[in-house]
Amino acid sequence: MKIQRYETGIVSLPREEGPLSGGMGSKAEFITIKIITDDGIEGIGYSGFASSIMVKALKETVDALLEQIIGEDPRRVEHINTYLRNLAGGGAPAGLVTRGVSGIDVALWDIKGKAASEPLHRLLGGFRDTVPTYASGYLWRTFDLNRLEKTSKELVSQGFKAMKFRMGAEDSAQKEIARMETMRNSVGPDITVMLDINQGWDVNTAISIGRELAQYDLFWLEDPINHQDFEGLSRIADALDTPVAAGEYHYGIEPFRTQLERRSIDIVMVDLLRAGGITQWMKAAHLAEAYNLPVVTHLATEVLMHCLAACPNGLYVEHMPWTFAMFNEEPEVVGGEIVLPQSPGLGLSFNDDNLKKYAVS
Ligand code: SMN
Ligand code: MG
Repeated sequence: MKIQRYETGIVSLPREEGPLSGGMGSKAEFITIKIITDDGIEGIGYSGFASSIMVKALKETVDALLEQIIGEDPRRVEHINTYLRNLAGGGAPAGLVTRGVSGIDVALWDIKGKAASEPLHRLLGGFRDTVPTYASGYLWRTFDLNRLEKTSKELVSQGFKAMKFRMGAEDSAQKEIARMETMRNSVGPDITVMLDINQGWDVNTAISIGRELAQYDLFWLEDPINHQDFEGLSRIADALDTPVAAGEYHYGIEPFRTQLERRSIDIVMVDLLRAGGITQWMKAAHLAEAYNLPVVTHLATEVLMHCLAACPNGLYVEHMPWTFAMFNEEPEVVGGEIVLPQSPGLGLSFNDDNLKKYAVS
């Protein structure tokens, strides 16, 4: 089997919550990737979750990388992943190159699954067929207390058993804690609540506010400080009863080694496009298992649900809807768990109408 050709495009999908920090405008932009083999199997994937100003450069990167693997056997995913990262010059895994390689890696795994007539979660390990999920794309830092209350109640009525909200932008500890109080009062005692700071605090703030939050039964405190401050994270994790989650900002798998060796965190979060695709995501997850720690996913719900379902230490899949309009299928949530598809590969197909409707030329 050989890679014969590829198709890529840019889509700009609307996001109802409006502009967010970190170069995230009011749209979510992605590079769609289709890889076609000489025996007619098509694998799909996407790259993205980069700042919107980088999207055109990301497409150029993806195209240049795909050009290098025409004629290769797509089932040699490990070989192609390593080859492409090396081609990009010293310094990878990092930046657009890794995001590009990661999207390609997903499409190759889709082909591998289809060629083997196996759903990806089975091919990757097959630990279980449903995975716990939490609603993530709805409770933003920019929301006031009224909107937090209204939206979190809506998520409960939709059937979510767990959800994540954000803080880290208030000008006093009292205002930060009021957000947590609002969340707990509005969802009641039985809903699991996670909190993301996106690196917005320092060590002392994280410890002092973190101690106050424990009384509201917080399930995890995510990225309280800069992701590269491994010692700072260790101090926070030691001081708090609430588990500390981090890892989404790391490129490649090596930083996870440092993070785990130094016991910086309690819950290991791995991003698909920064880690290096499914190939590298699974390695980080297995590394966490060796340290007796749970792994959780970051973004890319419809891809990473397969990876998490393959891992005995998989804890939660992040339910983030930004990508769903690209596909005909949407992750099915029943009783707070995602039910994995049983069709070969990712179990996904591109929604061609939407790709046309939201295309960027
Ligand atoms: C996050 C990161 C990137 C885009 C949206 C949200 C956040 C998360 O850190 O963990 O969901
Ligand atoms: Mg996060």
